[in-house]
Amino acid sequence: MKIYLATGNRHKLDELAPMFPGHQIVLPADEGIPFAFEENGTTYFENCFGKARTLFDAVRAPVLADDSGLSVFCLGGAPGIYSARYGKEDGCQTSGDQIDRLLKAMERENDRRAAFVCCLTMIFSPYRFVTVQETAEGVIGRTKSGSGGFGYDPVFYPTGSSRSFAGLSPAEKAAVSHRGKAAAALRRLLSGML
Ligand code: ITT
Repeated sequence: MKIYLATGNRHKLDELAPMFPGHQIVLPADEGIPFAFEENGTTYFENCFGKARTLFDAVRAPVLADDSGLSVFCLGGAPGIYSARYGKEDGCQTSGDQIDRLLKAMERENDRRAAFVCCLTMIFSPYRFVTVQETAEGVIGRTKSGSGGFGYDPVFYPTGSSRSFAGLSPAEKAAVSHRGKAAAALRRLLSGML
């Protein structure tokens, strides 16, 4: 099945495409389809559903959306749904800048617990959709390590691992990540629906 992925973030395509073998996942941008959604929701689900619905209305074909982020316990769940925008008002331009800002904000904190969250919504037709949301628990390290992945991966150490998400291979990350777990749940639902 051809599935349009409601995102402008190519890293999400790189991670999600192998998680749905047998399906063709495409970015609207790669087919010249304009897609933009202003994330004004207060939850992962609201933003995820908004992205999916907006693209579905444009393509009228199966659509998948991913809204995700990193929630840090000692920061009251921040940056959370604002992970992509974290620190932009203070001049952070790259994910490296955002990580530096996060490490600074947590400088004196010993409670380093955090969770990545991933909401996935798939819309099949105007009145048929499914949503799942999953987490990956871990801690925020004090320095960056690893060169894989994207975003906050270099400072996120999944529970029990001495390697950060950025130090894992794509398959290793997929096996334990918020996105990998959400995709597995969605695959189980799809197998009973398609
Ligand atoms: P779209 O809205 O276009 O999908 P986005 O990157 O803005 O792209 P989100 O609003 O869902 O997407 O924000 C997700 C942010 O959370 C992402 O930009 C990263 O900073 C962070 N994030 C999510 N999943 C991650 C992962 O697996 N590894 C590292 N950082 C991740």
